[in-house]
Amino acid sequence: MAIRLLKYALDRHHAEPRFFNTPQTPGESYDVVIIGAGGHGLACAYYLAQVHGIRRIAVLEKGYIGGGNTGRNTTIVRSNYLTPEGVKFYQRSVELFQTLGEELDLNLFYSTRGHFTLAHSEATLRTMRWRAEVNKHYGIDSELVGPEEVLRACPRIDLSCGGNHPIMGALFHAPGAIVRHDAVAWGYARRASQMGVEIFQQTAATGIEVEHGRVVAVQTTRGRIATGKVVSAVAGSTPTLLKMVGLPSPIDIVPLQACVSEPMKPWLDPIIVSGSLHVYVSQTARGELVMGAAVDPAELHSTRSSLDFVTSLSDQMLDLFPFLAGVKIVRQWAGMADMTPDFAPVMGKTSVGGFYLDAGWGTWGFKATPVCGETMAFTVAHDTNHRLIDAFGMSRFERLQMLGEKGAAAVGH
Ligand code: PYC
Repeated sequence: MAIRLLKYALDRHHAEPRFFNTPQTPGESYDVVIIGAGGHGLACAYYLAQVHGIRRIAVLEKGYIGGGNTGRNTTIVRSNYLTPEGVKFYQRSVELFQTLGEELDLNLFYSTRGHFTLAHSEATLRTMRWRAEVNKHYGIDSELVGPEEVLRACPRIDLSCGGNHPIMGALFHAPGAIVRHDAVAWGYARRASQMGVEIFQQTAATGIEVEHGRVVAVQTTRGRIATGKVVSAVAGSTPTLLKMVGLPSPIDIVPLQACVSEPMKPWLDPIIVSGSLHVYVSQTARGELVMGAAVDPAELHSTRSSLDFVTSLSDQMLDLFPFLAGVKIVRQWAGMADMTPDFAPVMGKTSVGGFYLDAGWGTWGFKATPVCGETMAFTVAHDTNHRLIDAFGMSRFERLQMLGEKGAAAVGH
């Protein structure tokens, strides 16, 4: 058996079941080069091919598909944002997510759970009331509820939080959901590839050539690719790509850590978030608790996770759910979050012709995957910002027109 396995591993010609075709080497030119084969880059490729008929596309990935923040987040989908721009944008994302499994012909385990953001103070309740009113104005199912409704949906919660931070109410968002993150990336990759998109893993962009203010080529670890359109869809490396085209970066990079517990019998149906306690948790179909906390306090370009993170997260979790004492944490990791000054993304056209940006996703990028794909594809195909991303342009920082989305962050900062 061991010899057979070894022979199979060493055989360069074995018939490997392929999820999608990967050409051996990139071609000399493409209509569009997308840098980053996470959910955003792949979704952009898919909608470019599917909706706009643009299929000569190369997607470059320095690591592996979905190995960046797509595979490192806690899979929460919601649209209960604070600014009208954010609410409309994420609402479209939720709509797209709801039928995405059928569209991509892949079970994404999309599971609508209801999403509670807990309030432990009058001040937080006030922000939530504000958020609920903005949400309702735009037709989003979002309301302020009392502690008894939190308890009804989650009977194992300790409403007093160990007597330390009693729960005074919550923002409840019924459409809040979780979805298999890697399946989203792989589903987009497979459908894009079936339409002719070429995806190159282990292929890093090392430079972007700009002539007379326009992009003309991308240099990669596997050669030069001529193109008139480049999409930057990377998290953690956006400042590096901006530097390649000579643009300033409004982004700081901070690690966001997460972990999962050993599997347990189902006990937690909704998604529970407490920005004040720095904790959010959901339970997967496999029974694991997926948990996260605040971002790390300083800029750091690293995906390592720390003991400090699990100990402080466990402290907060035990305030909310004391019966979890003794449950084991089995994996932990970090992603790199691109933070903008106003906690809203930076998207669309830039002052460099043919260079398009999909960045600044901070701690909420995964939930935007489908809408980013749809709006970026439109923007690239028409060289005009899609109306849903018009407010997210980089020039807002020069005009000091911040969007102020911090109040809707589920994560402490
Ligand atoms: O914005 O919903 C969110 C979120 C949850 C975990 C990280 N971000």
